[in-house]
Amino acid sequence: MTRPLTLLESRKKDLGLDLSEEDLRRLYTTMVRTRKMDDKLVLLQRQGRIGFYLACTGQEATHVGAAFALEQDDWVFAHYRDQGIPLLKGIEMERMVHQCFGNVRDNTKGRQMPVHYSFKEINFVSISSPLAVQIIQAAGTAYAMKVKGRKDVVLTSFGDGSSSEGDFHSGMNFAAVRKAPCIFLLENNQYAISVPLDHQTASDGFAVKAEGYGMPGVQVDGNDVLAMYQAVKEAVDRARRGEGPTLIEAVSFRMAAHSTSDDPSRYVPEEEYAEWKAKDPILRFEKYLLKQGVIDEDFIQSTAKAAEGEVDAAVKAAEAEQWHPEADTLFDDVYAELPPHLLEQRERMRRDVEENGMPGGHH
Ligand SMILES: Cc1ncc(C[n+]2csc(CCOP(=O)(O)OP(=O)(O)O)c2C)c(N)n1
Repeated sequence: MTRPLTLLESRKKDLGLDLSEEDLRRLYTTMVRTRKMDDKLVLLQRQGRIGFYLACTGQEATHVGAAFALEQDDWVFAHYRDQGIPLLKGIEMERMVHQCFGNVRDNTKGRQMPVHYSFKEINFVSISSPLAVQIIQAAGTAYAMKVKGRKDVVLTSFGDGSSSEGDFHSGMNFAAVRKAPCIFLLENNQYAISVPLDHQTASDGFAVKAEGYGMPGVQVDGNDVLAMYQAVKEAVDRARRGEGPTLIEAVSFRMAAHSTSDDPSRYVPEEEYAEWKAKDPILRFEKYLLKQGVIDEDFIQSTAKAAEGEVDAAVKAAEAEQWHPEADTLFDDVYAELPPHLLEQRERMRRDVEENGMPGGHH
């Protein structure tokens, strides 16, 4: 296997990237905010304050670096392990926490699982629970952008396990044939729940699969935020020039459990975890920025403190809200005018709520 693209420990002082010092600090800060939010929400789940959570710990550089290469209007069809993308694109953390609580201020009205965000204003399309369906949605949207003559590109991300789904083949093939402006970001975090890579694919990594579809495939150090930015920026520029899709394989590691319903100590060897912990993407970038004089110890401390304060305030705001959206909201958002059978069901539900305190008949 060729070595994945890495920049952070390169000896070159000037990496030739079009990023200002402010950009570099923003990348760092977003990664720290993402980590702090994850840590807190896992704890909340353990305390029974939210029902479920999926942390992206260890993979912050992969998606934050990738998203930084996008314009604000570009489309994102993300994996469920990409919390840093909405944060980077300016979504308030508080809104993400409301979603995890499924409270009245959750913009998905408690209808989605926690972490399955959806933010229309940044073209961040709802995360799906069935694996890989975002890949075909993204390929179709990218083709639509091309047909409409728009300059927007589409980024879709998914795990190594998701590449075993038929939708991976359909989406990659369709986008390549139609030269759709789509960036396929495969987040290789070594495991699909407990299934390791050698049970997932017999090929030498995932980037090589691009060749069979007729698109470039690049393998990148997913724990190197600058390498991620550079690789995705090249793919975005290529897509915007009308030259079609690219597959980017980010090599990283899931430092968290798969979800709060999982115990990775049962299948991840301790040495493997330790090896990757030493390559923690936030610490690596921090070291680089310190060396470059872009940040100092004070900045590191104040960033951590501010992120913790932001998470605490968001949780406090979420817990102060009424927990469940009103039952009536079940009937919103599909029809402009409710058809008769739904009007009847709503009446019946209202009666149930009045008589029994909850919808769903007689308990
Ligand atoms: C079609 C489908 N099959 C199975 C599942 C159950 N499932 C949820 S997550 C997961 C593992 C996914 O692994 P990967 O794509 O590598 O992403 P990761 O969780 O490692 O980020 C599985 C099998 C599902 N959600 N959808």
